[in-house]
Amino acid sequence: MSREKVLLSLMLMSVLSSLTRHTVCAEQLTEESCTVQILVPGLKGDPGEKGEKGAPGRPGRVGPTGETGQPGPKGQKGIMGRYGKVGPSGIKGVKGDMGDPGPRGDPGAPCECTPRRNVIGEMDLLLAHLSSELKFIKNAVAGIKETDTKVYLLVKEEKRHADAELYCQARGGHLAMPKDEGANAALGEYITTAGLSRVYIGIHDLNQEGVFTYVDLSPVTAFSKWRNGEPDNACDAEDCVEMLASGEWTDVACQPTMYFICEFDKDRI
Ligand SMILES: [Ca+2]
Ligand SMILES: [Ca+2]
Repeated sequence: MSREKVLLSLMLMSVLSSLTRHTVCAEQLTEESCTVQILVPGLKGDPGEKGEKGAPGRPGRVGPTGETGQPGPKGQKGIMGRYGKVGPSGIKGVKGDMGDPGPRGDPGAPCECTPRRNVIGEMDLLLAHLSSELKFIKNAVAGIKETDTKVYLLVKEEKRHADAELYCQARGGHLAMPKDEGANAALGEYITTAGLSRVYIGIHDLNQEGVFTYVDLSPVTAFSKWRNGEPDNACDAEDCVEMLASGEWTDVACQPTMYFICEFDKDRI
């Protein structure tokens, strides 16, 4: 029972007690003139219905600090932090001991010396050949004589007239064919400079006695440089022509061998 209900019950009992005493007083006064009615408390009523749940109370006071708990399990390792600054250089350390020698390496590829030796050998042979050729040229050719249109080579190899012409043809030329005074003078100087007295030149009368032509078969008509008394076809056996150091011509036999001069056109070289 709530406190309000208790107070209400006490007040009701007080009122009833007062009424009882008044009634007694009135009974005593009136005696038989009025009916006496005695009031007594009724039976206890049935308990009321359960009230609705009240509003939540105010928060209580803060309790005392509890005891320190046990340490928890160790956490996982964190990520790596940033690199720190480079520290100062340390003191130079002591030189270490010499290490053991490493294992022996694999054998290398076979030397390709044999082909190279062959090449070197061939080069040596070529060089020897060139040296021989150079010596030959020095001996065989007394320098070069040239004009505006021709190049002359005095060949110091003794050959018959026909062989000399073949020699010159093999090199793209002919025996020298002086067709004017300038060319003839150049050849004469060439012979003189070489210290020679006579050489074969490219003139003959092999095709018709007494009718001289150049080896290219062009006629000797516009220019000639015969020595006095030449050509005389001595012994009826002179069909080839030589040039003297003076530049003069004489008819001579074709079979004797002597030096000769080749000529080459400059525009064909
Ligand atoms: Ca003749
Ligand atoms: Ca003669």
